[in-house]
Amino acid sequence: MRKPIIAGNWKMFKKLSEAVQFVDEVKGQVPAASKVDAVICAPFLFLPTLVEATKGTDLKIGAQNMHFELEGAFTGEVSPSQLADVDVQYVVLGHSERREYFNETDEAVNKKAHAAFENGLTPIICCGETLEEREAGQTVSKVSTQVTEALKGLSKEQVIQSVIAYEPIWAIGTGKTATAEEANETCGEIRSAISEAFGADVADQVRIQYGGSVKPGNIAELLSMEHIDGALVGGASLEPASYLQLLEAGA
Ligand code: G2H
Repeated sequence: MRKPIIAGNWKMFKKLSEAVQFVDEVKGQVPAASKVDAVICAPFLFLPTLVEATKGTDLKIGAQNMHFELEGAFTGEVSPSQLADVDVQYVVLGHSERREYFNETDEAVNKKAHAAFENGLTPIICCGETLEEREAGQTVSKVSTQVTEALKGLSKEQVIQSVIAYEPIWAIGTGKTATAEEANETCGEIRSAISEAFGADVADQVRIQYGGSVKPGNIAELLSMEHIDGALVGGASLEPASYLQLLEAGA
């Protein structure tokens, strides 16, 4: 009942020409949007070109961040209305790399989530615990707080449309994946936190992705779990063949 969503997070990789080559290669082979939502979240600089290159296809384009203000004196930032203006559809919010290196807080993620909906963008809201927090038994409280703070004040309908990405920090780019059971357990806890805050009817419909060293070899098992509805994929989304395999697993 929850359609899988597979999103590539290219982070700060590729040149524009390589990005265009990638989408030209994959766009005709993307499984139907009725089966899986296929997204690529690319650097800002590539977005208008990639949106143009994928028009009329089932490949959708997202940003990896944005400011929450619509405009203003914020040197170096990009606004939600600017993303919407070039027909970007998704935006990743609160990725652990942004939380760690750019001081993105739960409060900022919440403002950005509101701004995303006000501008017709679908937020992919990230959460995840460090290894230290996991070992101290704080995983559930950490991710539940991140998610409920991020969603605070949104309508039920907006929460249903949001995508949550659970990415244990210790599994990001390290080659270490949480086991499917570990990932599913935490995604289930996130669903419970959403249920408590917004109701079971809402929680049942929200899509929760797993992220952290997802690759063609482990995605099927992850997606077979009850609470995992997709994946946010870094490294393995950079090559067309690998990205297409990930989409096929979701379709
Ligand atoms: C986690 C993930 C994508 P990777 O950051 O968001 O990256 O798949 O390379 O671990």
